[in-house]
Amino acid sequence: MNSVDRSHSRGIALLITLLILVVLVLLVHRFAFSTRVHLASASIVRDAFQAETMALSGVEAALAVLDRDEDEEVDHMEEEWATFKGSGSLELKILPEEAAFTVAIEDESAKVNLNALLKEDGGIDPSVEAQIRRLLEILGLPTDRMDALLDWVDPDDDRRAQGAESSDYQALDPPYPCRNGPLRTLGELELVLGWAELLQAQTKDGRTLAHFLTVAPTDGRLNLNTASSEALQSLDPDLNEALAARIIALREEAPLETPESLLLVPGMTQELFQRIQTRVKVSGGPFTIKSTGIYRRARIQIEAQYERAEGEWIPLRWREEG
Ligand SMILES: [Ca+2]
Ligand SMILES: [Ca+2]
Repeated sequence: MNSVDRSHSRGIALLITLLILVVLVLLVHRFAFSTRVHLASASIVRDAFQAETMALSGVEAALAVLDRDEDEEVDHMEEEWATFKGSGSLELKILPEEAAFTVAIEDESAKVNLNALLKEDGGIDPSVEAQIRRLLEILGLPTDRMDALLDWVDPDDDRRAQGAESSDYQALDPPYPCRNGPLRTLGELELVLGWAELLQAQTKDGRTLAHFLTVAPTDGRLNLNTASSEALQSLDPDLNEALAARIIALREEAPLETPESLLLVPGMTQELFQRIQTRVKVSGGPFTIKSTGIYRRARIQIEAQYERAEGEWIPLRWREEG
């Protein structure tokens, strides 16, 4: 073999070695990249799992707090359940490895029950209809969508003047049937003609209509010790903002022990009390636990509703989002 041949084959060997190196480098790079992708997705799954564990801990902690409520006859805003916030605050900066849960417990009897509209015979209860109209007015919202709500829950298919029944909803894209029965969730209100817009609207202090409404199986009576000023005012045209403020001032001094305690409120007349006494009470329930679990950047929200029954807490509803 002459020197030209030798250097030629050395050149080929060098080229092959280089090619192998390039392939190896590419392989290693690709492997490292896919490993990084797998590690990253594994950490997202791990963070979500940890956040869910925290949210579940929040529900358990809230149930323990509710369980410590000794007075079932009176439920008010100074009780532990009403002030319980959980292990952390969403406003606090969450440290990289910090896990936390924030909890709020809401009394559904503090809200106006939409399903109280339906009487047992399928008719509409005019006092509840008037109450919901008043609530909308107090919140500065239009009342012209009431007909659509009444048509949504009433069993028949006769359209009211400003209402909507199955034929109207079937004409939508996509079509869906009218419920013609009680609402199953508050979110279902979005399906009722014109109500999605009402649900988006905010009050002066940034609250939405959903804050004042419930479809939980309450008995329809408002808890005087937890209801908002707006919910109290919705009870009767004569129960104005000033009177609602005096009810709240009285219950802040000491929780109301019976509906009759209302008669101690300056400005509360016998006539007004008689009109509203069967629609108010001083105990609460069901209670909704809103728990948010946080781990690193992952957040999982659980909404769980419980009813108190002879010292036990019976689950009614469970919703998880993340
Ligand atoms: Ca209590
Ligand atoms: Ca109907």
